[in-house]
Amino acid sequence: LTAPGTKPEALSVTEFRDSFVHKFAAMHGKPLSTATDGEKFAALAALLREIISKNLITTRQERARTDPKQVYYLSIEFLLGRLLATNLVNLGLRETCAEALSQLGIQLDSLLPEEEDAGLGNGGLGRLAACYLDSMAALGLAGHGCGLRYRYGLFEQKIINGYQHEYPDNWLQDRSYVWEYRRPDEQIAVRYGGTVRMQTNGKTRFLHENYEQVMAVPYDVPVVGFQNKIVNTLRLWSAEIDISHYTCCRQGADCNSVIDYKHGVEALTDLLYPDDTHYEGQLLRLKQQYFLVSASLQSIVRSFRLNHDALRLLPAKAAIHINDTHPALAVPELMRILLDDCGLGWDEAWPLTVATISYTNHTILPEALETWPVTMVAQLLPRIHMLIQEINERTGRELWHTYPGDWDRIRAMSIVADGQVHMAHLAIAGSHSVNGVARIHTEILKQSVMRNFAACTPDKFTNVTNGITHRRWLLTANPRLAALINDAIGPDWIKTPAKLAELAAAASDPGFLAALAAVKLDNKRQLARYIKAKNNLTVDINSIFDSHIKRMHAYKRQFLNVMHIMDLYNRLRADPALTIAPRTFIFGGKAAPGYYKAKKTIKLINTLADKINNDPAIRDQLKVVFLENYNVSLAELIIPAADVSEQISTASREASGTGNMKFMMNGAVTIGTLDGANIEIREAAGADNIFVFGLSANEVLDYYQQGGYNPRELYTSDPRLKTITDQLVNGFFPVGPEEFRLHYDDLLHHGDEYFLLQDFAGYVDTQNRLAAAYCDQQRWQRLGLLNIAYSGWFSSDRTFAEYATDIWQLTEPVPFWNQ
Ligand code: DL6
Repeated sequence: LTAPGTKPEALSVTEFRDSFVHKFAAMHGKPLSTATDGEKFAALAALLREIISKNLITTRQERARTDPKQVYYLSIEFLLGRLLATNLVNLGLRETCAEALSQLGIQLDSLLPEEEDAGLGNGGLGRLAACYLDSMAALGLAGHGCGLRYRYGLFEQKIINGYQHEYPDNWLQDRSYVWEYRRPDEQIAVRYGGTVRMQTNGKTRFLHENYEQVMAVPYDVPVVGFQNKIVNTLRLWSAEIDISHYTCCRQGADCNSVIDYKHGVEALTDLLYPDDTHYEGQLLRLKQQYFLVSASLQSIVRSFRLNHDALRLLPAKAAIHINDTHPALAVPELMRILLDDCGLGWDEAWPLTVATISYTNHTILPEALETWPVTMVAQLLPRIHMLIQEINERTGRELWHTYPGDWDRIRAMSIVADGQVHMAHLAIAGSHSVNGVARIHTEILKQSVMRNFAACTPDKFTNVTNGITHRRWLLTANPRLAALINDAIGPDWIKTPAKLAELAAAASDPGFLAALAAVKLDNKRQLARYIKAKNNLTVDINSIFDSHIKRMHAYKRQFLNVMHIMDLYNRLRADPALTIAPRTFIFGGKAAPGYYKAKKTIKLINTLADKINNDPAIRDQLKVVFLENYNVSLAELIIPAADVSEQISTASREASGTGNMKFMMNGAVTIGTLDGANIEIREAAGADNIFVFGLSANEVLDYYQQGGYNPRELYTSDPRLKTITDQLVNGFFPVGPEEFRLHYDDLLHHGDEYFLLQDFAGYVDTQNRLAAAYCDQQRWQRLGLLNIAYSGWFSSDRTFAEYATDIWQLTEPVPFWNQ
């Protein structure tokens, strides 16, 4: 799996095998024959690290010589998943490694699960960040991730009696991460609390005093470019104590406060998204955000100043991108560094800050638009608080010039209002570019959530539709399909994913369509084995594998899917002679620990699964599976095996989605609403090749404006809806009438905020059309093929070329995704 023009590592099978044997002996000091898979994995990873290290050093040397503009992608989440397989593919060593190991009687595939998923993320935003790292390295851009090294990932989900239970995700297992390099020599001091004193002898200076200092120690995870010898880094900051606090303790100072300090520091990078339902949790989140931003920016400016004297060159040499608002404190922090540490004046520092920073918004959901209490910011970050107030005042003054007397508008655009700091407003003010992540999302931003800003500075706003790395999601995750594509059109698509379009010519080739079906069936067999092992459930690999995998959220409408399954079940029960295309409904996803309804939806799915899977009258026509602990590795197993991709969010709510692109690239057919990137998927694949239903975004937004609709009318007029809704509380499920009362009430008594009843009929009709299409296997395979063929545009290589040229204005030539 190499492509023309690439430079895979030149290592023969024999060399690889011998190096592995040496490495194993040196690491473990025991015969290979007695090794566990974990020990073999450790040796293999260490061997790859050696190769990667060489490339990392040469990449850095080359960059020091050529001094290209560097991109820094700041994100509170990076959902990396496992790295062994992608590193092998990106080094061009997968086949060599597999063969070398097999000569030693070892299956490469049996070692892959030994690696823990690096689950340093929650969902789409974090996985997107990981895809972008991959593309930046593949395109040869000097681009780095900046994040936090959480000791525990999101959480490990276990399903017990149908309910989600959360356990710590101890991904590091109290060891170090096999891929990382700890770099204590590059640590940075981050300061919290204290007071700010103004000093005015000659020039005004602000002195931060009596602060508490925490050391940010970087751990660099190498990001391997696709067969191009380039290695970028993801820099993850870990909080450590400042040892001088211990000296105080020895000198007889208050040891209890030192112990508190130590615990506080350890907590700082313990957990991703600590529970923010109470004050301490909120404070910890804010502390984390500042930790990420301050450590990253100080380090960026330090390395810039090593090579450049003139600060005015900063925007020409560094692009700092903030992934949603979690790193929005980058704006005042860069100002602090430029003013206080570098001695610039405000009028010099502000244009440099704006020209350096850019911002991506990932959601319009009001609850996700971050704000922080001003008092909290002032107490924790006194200097940053002063700078935010100053930015607020200056931007307010400018707005006053543009809109004299229009107080309502100016107030709505304030960074500080009602005792809160509005992070999106801060991010917009301090960035030269603001983008949404799919065309419709950007339009909604411009027309509603951010309309005042878009009217004021229209040129700042732009769209960059998300993408996914085809190297992980096709080449690595679905090697059988990748090999089939290579046979059909050659390997050029690996470097140039737009060339997948050449596959469309095979749409009328029955031989190729049969081969495609065989690949899918193999992948389904593999997933079926997993389901059997995990859930002790046998599923029919000839049934439609219908997958709904994503975070559990009301707007993503897993509940609508459940309602369709209940309706199918009711139909089958009502008519024993009815035969349908057999289906296996596969769900996976985590609910935020404090999100009661989402957790209840998990229970609902599992209760429905128990009922259906144990009902002999259904004659194996339906199966429902909830796979616990959904993560990147599980997605890599499910997506290649899926026939149907459920993308059924309430229109206007899903900013883009990226799972939709992964399914498309693996030949699953989408059933979805016209939301997020589904719209662009339909354009790319062709309207006949996806199944669309439901209200449009404008219709939904109009309803919201009017204060909603009356779901009761539908409940009474459509008997299917009445039956299903009543079944939630009438004993149909053997769990008592209160278990799903919230779902019932939300539909009937709380206005059905996500329009499930409204979209139900269209969804069921469309599911029926889809099932009919599946029964014509030639037609179905053609649909799958055309989806694969037109998925190249959704490669994150295309996305990144857009960021590189339109937003970061990189002057180095960026290879275009479709050249
Ligand atoms: O842009 C990546 C991803 C989108 O594909 C999803 O549609 C969107 O829901 C997700 N947004 C978030 C928001 N988190 N916060 N804040 O994860 O971003």
